[in-house]
Amino acid sequence: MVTPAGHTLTIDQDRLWSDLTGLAAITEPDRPWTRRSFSPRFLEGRAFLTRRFQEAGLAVRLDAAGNLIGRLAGQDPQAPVIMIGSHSDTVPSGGRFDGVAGVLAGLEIIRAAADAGIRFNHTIEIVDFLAEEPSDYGLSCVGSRGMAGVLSEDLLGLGGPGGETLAAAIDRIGGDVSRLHEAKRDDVAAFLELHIEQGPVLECTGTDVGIVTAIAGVTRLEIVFKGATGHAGTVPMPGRRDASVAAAKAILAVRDTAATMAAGDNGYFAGTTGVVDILPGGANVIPGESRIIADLRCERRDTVTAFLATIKPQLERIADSEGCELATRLLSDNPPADCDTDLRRLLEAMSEAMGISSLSLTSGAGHDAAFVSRIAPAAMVFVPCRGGLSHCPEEWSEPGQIATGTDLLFKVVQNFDARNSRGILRDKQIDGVRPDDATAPRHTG
Ligand code: HGY
Ligand code: MN
Ligand code: MN
Repeated sequence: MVTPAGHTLTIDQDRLWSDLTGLAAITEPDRPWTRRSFSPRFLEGRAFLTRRFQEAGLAVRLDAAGNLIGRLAGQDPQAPVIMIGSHSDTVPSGGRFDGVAGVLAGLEIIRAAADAGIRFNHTIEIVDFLAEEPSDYGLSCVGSRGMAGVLSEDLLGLGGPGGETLAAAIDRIGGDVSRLHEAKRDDVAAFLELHIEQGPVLECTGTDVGIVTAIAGVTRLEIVFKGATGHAGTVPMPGRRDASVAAAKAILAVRDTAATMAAGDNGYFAGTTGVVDILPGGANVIPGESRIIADLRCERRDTVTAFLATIKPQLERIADSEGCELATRLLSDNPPADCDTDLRRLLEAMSEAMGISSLSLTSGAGHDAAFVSRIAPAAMVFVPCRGGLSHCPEEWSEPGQIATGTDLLFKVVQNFDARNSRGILRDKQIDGVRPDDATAPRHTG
């Protein structure tokens, strides 16, 4: 098939799109494109993926961190793993492509290789990482943290709905935190993640794919104010200790401080308050407690450090002015992650060999690749999404756009596999990659 951009595909666009549509149909009926991690709907989505993985000849397992892994053994039992993956959970009323495009792109590569009679030297693994989105336990990237060996006891003890801990939730969906150490990997030669850009750059510049240079650091700060609940009608205005007013002032302080950081010479920075809980939540009750979560993104670690040092005294002044107590807690605090330069170079070379346009860009969104990059060389390829919209029902990417990105990954996997069959992670030949090497599929079976 030839895409609208004129690229002749070696993967099956219709088969890939059919899976994207099939998985998208598994959603909370009243909130399109919603499969919250750990929920029954999420588990339905996993059952769908398990069937598709097995139909493609993959050996399927759940690792101890709750990651769904499809494995195709390579011809060389000594060679390390080439891993391709992303996530199938969503934000509430989120996107139908965020995460799933990367998981299904990996599956399509497996099937396209089989169709072409290609047998890889490396073992190939396709991964659906558990809970990449901020879960109801307050943590994101749960499975990829587990694979990176950084899912600490503190994090496992985070509480969620009905008082269930994150550890119990992982066990409930098939992981096994008593064996969590087994989820940590040291046998991955390369990790590749395809993802929609979730921003406007590729669409605005008319570029086929984005090659990610670095993934923004993500820090989430929980801010709790405790005042005094009371009758909305009988308590006089002076002297109220209204926690909702403190929260309102704090939301503005987060926005203004982040805007100042973003405008300075600090690299990419963003601050958002997406969670606002006002308790007890009665229209005629003065809120005695409020909880907000500030989501901070940084390209440079020192900027988020400066933000936290700046916002803390502001929050204390707000608490004093509203007669509230203040408590803050870092729910997560992860530094920016660089993508692997050799893999980026290979992505650039294969894009050129395919005749598709590419540009390099930083990811303001967090991704599982940020954690996997702690245990293996990792790279990401972005495909355009309409209007740069994401984390909303309007999220959309064209079949040809996703297929082009998938085809690029297919070429990269073939090239990397051919040049690194003994797990030589830094094969110098990658620098001198010859396009003809990349496009000619190898028939070894
Ligand atoms: O929040 C993020 O950046 C990602 O979409 N989970
Ligand atoms: Mn997301
Ligand atoms: Mn995502």
